[in-house]
Amino acid sequence: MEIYINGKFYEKSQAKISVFDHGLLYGDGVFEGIRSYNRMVFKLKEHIERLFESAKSIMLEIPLTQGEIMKAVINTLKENKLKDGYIRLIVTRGEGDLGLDPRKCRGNATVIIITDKIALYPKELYREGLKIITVPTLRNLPEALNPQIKSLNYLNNILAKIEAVYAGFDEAIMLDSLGYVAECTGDNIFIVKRNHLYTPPQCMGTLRGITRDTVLEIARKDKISAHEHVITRHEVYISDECFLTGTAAEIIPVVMVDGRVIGTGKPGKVTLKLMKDFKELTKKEGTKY
Ligand code: PXG
Repeated sequence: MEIYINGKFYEKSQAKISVFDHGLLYGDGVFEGIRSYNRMVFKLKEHIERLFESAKSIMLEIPLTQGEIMKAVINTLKENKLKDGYIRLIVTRGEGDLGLDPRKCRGNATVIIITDKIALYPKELYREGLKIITVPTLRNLPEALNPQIKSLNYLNNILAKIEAVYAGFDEAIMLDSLGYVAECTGDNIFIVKRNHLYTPPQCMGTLRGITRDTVLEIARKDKISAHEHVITRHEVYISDECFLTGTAAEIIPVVMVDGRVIGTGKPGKVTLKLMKDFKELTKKEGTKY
């Protein structure tokens, strides 16, 4: 496995960065998780744009242009001869000293690209649906650390994941500080009620997921009316259908939330239609390599 670090490729065992890197010391950096299907990178431009927006927000200067980063992603996939891959693109503040001050890292930003085979969720989960719970850990307050910034500091999500796993579940719904549904630990959430699609708006402390945007785009094409709207737990419990979206999970149905059966207890027809259309889109759209 060849890993890209600042313009050079290293074998996995040789791919190393400094212990003084502020990405390690403070989670000071940004990242993206991207996927390629059949030698096409899905929504590459959108991911790179989000990476640059995250970086701008934390005043991290990426030492490459958007075009150069896209090329580096493609070259890393080619170098690893990956047809279907999962790409982890990371930009850290770089090497500094033991103080928080990012000025000490000036000019040292580290760009890392790891490409690997995608570890898919078991197929039966897509047929049968996930059972999930809400957890006590709230999603970060947008006023404190905006979830729009896809930073290397993922402890908020990891704490929620720990709570879900401890209770015997794979994924968790995280609420905002007012108790409204924000998102899951690594996925966005949607519900369907009377053929209308709902997902929380960004201002609820929800990452603007690229898969989420793609689902909204597909819904528009399919004439399914979609709304970015505040969602309560009650509305999730009484929904007809529920599903999660993310680059790794794609679209995955949810059939139970906090012990309440969702709809019929099986993946619903709107969910199945969106899953089918999403799959088709990944087959025909993307940056070729
Ligand atoms: N919300 C959060 C908090 C995320 O981290 C998504 C939603 C979905 O966004 P996209 O753009 O992928 O549709 C994410 C991204 C993992 C893992 O290992 C998942 C993400 C990031 C890093 C790791 O499950 N999801």
